[in-house]
Amino acid sequence: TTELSYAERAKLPNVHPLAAKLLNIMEEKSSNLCVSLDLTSSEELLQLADSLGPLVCILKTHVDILKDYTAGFTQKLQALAEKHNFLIFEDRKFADIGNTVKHQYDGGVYQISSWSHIVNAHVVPGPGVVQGLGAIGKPLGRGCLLIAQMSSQGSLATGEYTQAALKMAEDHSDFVIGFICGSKITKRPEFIHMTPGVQMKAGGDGLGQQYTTPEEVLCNKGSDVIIVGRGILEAPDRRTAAELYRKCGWQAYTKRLGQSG
Ligand code: UP6
Repeated sequence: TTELSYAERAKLPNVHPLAAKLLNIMEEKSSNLCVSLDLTSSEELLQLADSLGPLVCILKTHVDILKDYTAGFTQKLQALAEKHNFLIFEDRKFADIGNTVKHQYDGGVYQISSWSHIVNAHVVPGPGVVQGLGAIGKPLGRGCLLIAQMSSQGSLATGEYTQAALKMAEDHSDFVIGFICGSKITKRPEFIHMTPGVQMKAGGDGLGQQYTTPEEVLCNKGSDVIIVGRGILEAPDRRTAAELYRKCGWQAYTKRLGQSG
């Protein structure tokens, strides 16, 4: 079977509009790189977003680790997302009953739904978590990723749990656009697979994180997007490192397409 390109998948009749937008960005920018800017200074994050913006399809945040968050930060980040044509993904990992996650998504200090195109959720609460988030996110055209697997050592998100995440996604495909996972979990091409725990060298961080290479993730495991944090943040030149991940990621993807033909 011939595998569909990102651009072809964007045109599928049942693809979520936000997934289509992402797939088109990936094709246009030749990038399947999501950079994870796990920084504690807003200014540093914004400067790096401006510098790496042209190289990435998604910029992932953990807004609650910023020591100096203001509403102005998210306004500036949105402007940079427009300028460089990337999506914002707040890695909030919602994991509560529907009514609570609704408030956590929409309200509080961060008002995540107002600025983040993509959020994610654990499936441990059952479908209510997706329904609660969807009540806020669907009218805004937002999308959600379900955490089907985790990169950390000893993760309990395996086997039947992963299959349950897939089922939940299929049941809520008007809001769920894909998965956080280590490898492709469904052949349905409208879902996007995103994989964290990526560095140029396999290994770990001493706190349970486990790393796989871009080539392995995209070519052999069949995922669509690599999520890279410290592989870029701890490099001597962050822009050069990001460009290397972009290039490696794109080469691995084109190799996979070639193999499928
Ligand atoms: N992340 C993982 N593994 C998961 C889910 N999410 O590492 O299963 C997130 C982390 C971090 C990023 O919260 O923001 O992806 C990985 O960062 P790193 O590349 O610096 O390890």
